[in-house]
Amino acid sequence: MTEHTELLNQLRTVVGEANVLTEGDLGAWEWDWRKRERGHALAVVRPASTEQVATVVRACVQGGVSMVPQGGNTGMVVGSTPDASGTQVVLSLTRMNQIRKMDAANLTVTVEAGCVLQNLQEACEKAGFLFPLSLAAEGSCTIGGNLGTNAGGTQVVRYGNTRELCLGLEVVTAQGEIWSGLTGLRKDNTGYDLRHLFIGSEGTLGVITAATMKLYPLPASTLTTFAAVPSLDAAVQLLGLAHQHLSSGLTGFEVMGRFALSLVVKHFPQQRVPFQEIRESDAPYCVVLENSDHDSEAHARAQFEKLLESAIEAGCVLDAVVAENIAQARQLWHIRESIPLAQAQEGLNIKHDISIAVSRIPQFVADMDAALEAAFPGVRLVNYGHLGDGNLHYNVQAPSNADAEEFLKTKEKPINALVYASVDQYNGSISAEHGIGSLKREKLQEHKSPVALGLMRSIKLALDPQNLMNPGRVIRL
Ligand code: FAD
Ligand code: 2HG
Ligand code: ZN
Repeated sequence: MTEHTELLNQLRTVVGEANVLTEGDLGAWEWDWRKRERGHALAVVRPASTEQVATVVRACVQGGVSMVPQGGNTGMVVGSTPDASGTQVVLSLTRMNQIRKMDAANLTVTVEAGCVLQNLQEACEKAGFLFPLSLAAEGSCTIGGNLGTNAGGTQVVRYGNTRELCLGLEVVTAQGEIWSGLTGLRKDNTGYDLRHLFIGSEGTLGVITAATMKLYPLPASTLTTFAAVPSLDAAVQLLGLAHQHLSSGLTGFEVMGRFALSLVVKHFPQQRVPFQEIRESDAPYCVVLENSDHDSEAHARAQFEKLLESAIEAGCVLDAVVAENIAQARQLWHIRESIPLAQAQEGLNIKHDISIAVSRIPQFVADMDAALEAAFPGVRLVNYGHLGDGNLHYNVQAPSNADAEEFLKTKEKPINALVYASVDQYNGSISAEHGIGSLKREKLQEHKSPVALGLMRSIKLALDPQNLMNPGRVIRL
């Protein structure tokens, strides 16, 4: 009998023996996606209903055992895996994967937290609607995890982050009570808007069990272009023209440095990356740009042509390919979405998901590239991201002849210090997308004001006074 035997037996009665995992290889729940750390869970518990989640939480609270909510475990900041103590319960939501209700007139869908994003997108499309949240991890990340991290992705320029897509939540509190806020209302000023506390809280305040999300009409046509641009300044100029020409039709604007693209060429040679023949010095960046049109394909193409004409005239596009059909559009997007996977294949790396005013990004990158190359000769900069939102993945790969693990051990701190100091100077954010988790918790202390940190601590302690919900993540108490 271990000190937790009684709790584990209790949990088995709640969710069934098969859904309390304690033995065998628990790596899928214990390793983070980036393979930065492996934790050790007391158990992985897989409830199938909100009531079961609530009962599990109450049992854990009674036993003084802390919990780590987990969805698809695709998070980037070591926030969804247990610590090394072997005393935490991983609360996996993946069995709660039902779409509860599609309300066509209200343009909403109510869905359980463990539903895989791609399944939700496909179900909405089948019903004739667009659920616009889109990211490369959509085949395995869950809507609960998207809400937990306030995920961004590639459609933010038009539809906003996950927060903007959410109208209501159902949450199991840190005490095991159920708060049902699935009203689907677009206007409601009855006091504090609780949903916004839980969105982006990374499992530290409670467990999201379901959500009511916004739907949009499906566009009549979606066109994608892949363009080679002569500089990052030119990419920003192209973004301005795209806003002007396409207005709300602009649904995606991503930038990719040529080194980032070369990793896709290297690790996924079956993909055909355009413009390999153009010298990097002539076109150091490429852009993926998407236009969604509610009129017709002909209208979308005509708009695109005008945009590209003025862009070429202004000298901000060197060359461009426009996808002829949906399959080609998917291929072009696939190139962009393969960069994180290609980077992972290249080896352990340092990630930065920073945001800065779009207008200042070229200067930031020029300054930072020079500073890093001077301080860490041979360092490889994997620079890409959601330029339309001012959100850059300013990632750093070890020099090609270096031991990546050793590089991370010795250089991650000084590199982060340089990058984040510059982000501060530019009034930017050290995390625009992936959140804080464990990896950036100490950095948050340095980059957020004492007043903001104090308010965050007060919220955490008010909602989770025993500090049992994903303790040690986001905020240091
Ligand atoms: P998990 O990784 O399981 O959890 C993430 C956090 O949310 C943890 O802190 C966890 O405790 C908490 N959490 C999970 N479920 C719940 C719940 N039900 N209630 C409360 N808290 C919960 N992110 C972006 O923002 N934009 C991108 O473009 C993007 N692209 C990616 C591409 C790749 C290839 C990969 C691997 C990741 C990418 N990510 C991106 C990061 C990641 O996919 C997102 O953060 C995603 O939202 C996490 O969802 P998940 O279900 O995997 O959550
Ligand atoms: C993306 O935009 C994701 O592809 C992942 O946010 C970014 O791997 C990264 O650094
Ligand atoms: Zn991203």
